[in-house]
Amino acid sequence: MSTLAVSRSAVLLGAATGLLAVPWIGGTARAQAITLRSSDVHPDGYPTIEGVKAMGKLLEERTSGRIRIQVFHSRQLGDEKDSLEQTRFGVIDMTRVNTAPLNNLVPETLVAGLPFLLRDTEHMQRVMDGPIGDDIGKATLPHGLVTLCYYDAGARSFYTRAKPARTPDDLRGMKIRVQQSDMWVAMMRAFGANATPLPYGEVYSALQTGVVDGAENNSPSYLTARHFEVAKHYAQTEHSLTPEILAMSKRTYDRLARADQELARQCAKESVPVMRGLWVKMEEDARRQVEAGGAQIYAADKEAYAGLVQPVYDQFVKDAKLKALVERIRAA
Ligand code: GTR
Repeated sequence: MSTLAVSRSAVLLGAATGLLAVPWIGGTARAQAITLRSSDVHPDGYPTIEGVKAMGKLLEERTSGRIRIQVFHSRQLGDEKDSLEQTRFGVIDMTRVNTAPLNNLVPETLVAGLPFLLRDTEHMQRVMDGPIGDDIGKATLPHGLVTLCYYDAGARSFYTRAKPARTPDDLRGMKIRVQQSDMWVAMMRAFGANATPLPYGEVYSALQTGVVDGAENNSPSYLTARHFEVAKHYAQTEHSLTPEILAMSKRTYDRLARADQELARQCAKESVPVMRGLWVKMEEDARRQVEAGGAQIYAADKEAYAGLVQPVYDQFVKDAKLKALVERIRAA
């Protein structure tokens, strides 16, 4: 239970017993002291974790310690789909996830992951930091999630056990782990592969035991989840630049004072450049480290992959709302 929830029950208890209207924390009365619990699948030190910590530091400074964030890393609060559910229902206050596990619930989020739509990091940042990102973010609200900001996740590429997936011909028929999103399943089908949706925490052993032939991710995840140990061929297909999203439970958000809501948004926004600075460095380091660990990095035929993706757009970008978003992204 979050401290916010504890505080609330103290208030409710106080109201019920008529004894006390201010929560007692650590023996002293501190009105509305709040610790927000935030979830992440990555290990401590990963740029997304440090981003949320930076947000917490700013919040703490600007509220003289009244609002803090406690980041639970390494899936301590569950894999992304679970933590999203718990955040929607206010059991967890915040979660940092990829946009992919939101796709089935909030279709607007899938446009951010569409293959070869976001062209490069600069384009991705322009799109997600501006009105398009705002509109995608607003779409999470009816589902109990307040989108605070987006973080970088680089480009995702295929890594495989037996041989590199430099071309769609190499990839054909392989079983590839994807995130739990129907759009991602369709993307693999379009590339000629068979998708196996799995939570992040299960990918290492699926690769190790041969349940899947490969997976796809950015190089920092390839390194920190140690997937490079069990799937050594990394082909730079860069088929999607699907970004990360930091969301707060609407239930938590609604309990914050108006000024605190604004402050939380502002501090999240200011954490983005911190995260991005760390990300750039980590991408460089990751490449070196996986190669030192025995993985091989290959160039890939991106054009051949890009030529296969139309069925994904046909299936998922049907309604006018999503079509408009895709057009705006193309034009950005
Ligand atoms: C990482 C991303 C995680 C998660 C993971 C995955 O790049 O940061 O949020 O989406 O990929 O593939 O499950």
